[in-house]
Amino acid sequence: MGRHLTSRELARVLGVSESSVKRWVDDGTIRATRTAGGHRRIARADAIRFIRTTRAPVLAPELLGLPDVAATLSDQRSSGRENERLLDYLVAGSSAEARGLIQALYLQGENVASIIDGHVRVAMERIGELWLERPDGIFIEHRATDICIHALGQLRGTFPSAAQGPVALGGAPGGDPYLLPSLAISIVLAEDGYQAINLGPNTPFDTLRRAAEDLRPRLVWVTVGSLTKAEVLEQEVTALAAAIKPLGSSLTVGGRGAARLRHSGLEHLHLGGTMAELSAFARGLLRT
Ligand code: B12
Repeated sequence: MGRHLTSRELARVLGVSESSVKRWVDDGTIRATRTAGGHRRIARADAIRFIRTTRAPVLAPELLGLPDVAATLSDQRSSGRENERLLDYLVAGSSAEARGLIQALYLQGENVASIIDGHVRVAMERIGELWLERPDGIFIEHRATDICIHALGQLRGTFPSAAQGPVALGGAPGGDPYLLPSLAISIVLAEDGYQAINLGPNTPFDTLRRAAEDLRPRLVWVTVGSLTKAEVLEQEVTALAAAIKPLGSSLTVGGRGAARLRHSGLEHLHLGGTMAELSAFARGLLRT
């Protein structure tokens, strides 16, 4: 599908008349451009913004380029059950439904940070306990990670890239295999207006430093999933903080394994526990 919708298409998405859409465009409620012939054209991102702010129901998600939403549309409004639904889909390997649910949550107005803190993390925590209970637990865990990667990648595609935004880059340290946290951070920061460069798991601190020297980011993130020795982690983080300070970059460190740095007295870094905290910090930096 193209990146723009006609008034008629958006009317079908929303289940309203074409004249309503035209009226909303004309009074500025929906952003749109005009073709040479004077026809209204609504960018997909603007249609999604309108749906998110008005909490409008979505009747034809395929016209928005989100066919997977249809898989979960029937009961997407059953509030309070989404955590369990994501867990059910991940355990069953229902990839399209999991992707659709995450898209649906976003269309209903949830921001990326809250989808990850409140849905993905919660479901993955439960999945992390399955290996104790059932022989296929580890296979389910690997598959669930893959499904989440696809879902988050698709979510990333629903809002425009901030080509002019400040750069942020980061990853998980050498030896740390966790894919989801760094990917999640890059999408949260992209939503906040950063050009986010995810160097992914297993990225040595030295590589992060070199990337920072090259790209002079406003923000560097480190997500620590593995339980590295506290002294080693502290040393590496201190060295990175010192190296990027002259570049004008801020450092944020978080994740399960970062909790042990809390009392280290390290300066110039922000120790956060959630994507919501990360997002608040990153948005604060944009204002300074
Ligand atoms: C998937 C998974 C794996 C996969 C990873 C696949 C991959 N390539 O990504 C694999 C199979 C490789 C794996 C391996 C292991 N795992 Co594992 N794994 C998990 C699981 C189920 C999900 C992790 C995940 O991706 N979560 C989703 C992300 C988005 O959430 P999150 O990591 O919690 O991050 C949140 C916050 O921490 C925060 N955050 C994260 N980073 C940052 C950064 C900043 C700057 C900020 C502000 C915030 C922030 O925001 C996120 C969202 O809220 C967890 C379960 C759990 N309870 O976490 C176990 C878990 C972490 N694993 C565990 C274990 C034991 C292991 C192994 C030792 C198993 C083994 N015997 O081999 C190995 C160790 C690997 C290593 N080298 O460290 C244990 C750890 C126990 C402990 N003592 O901490 C857990 C908790 C499972 C359990 N309940 O027993 N694992």
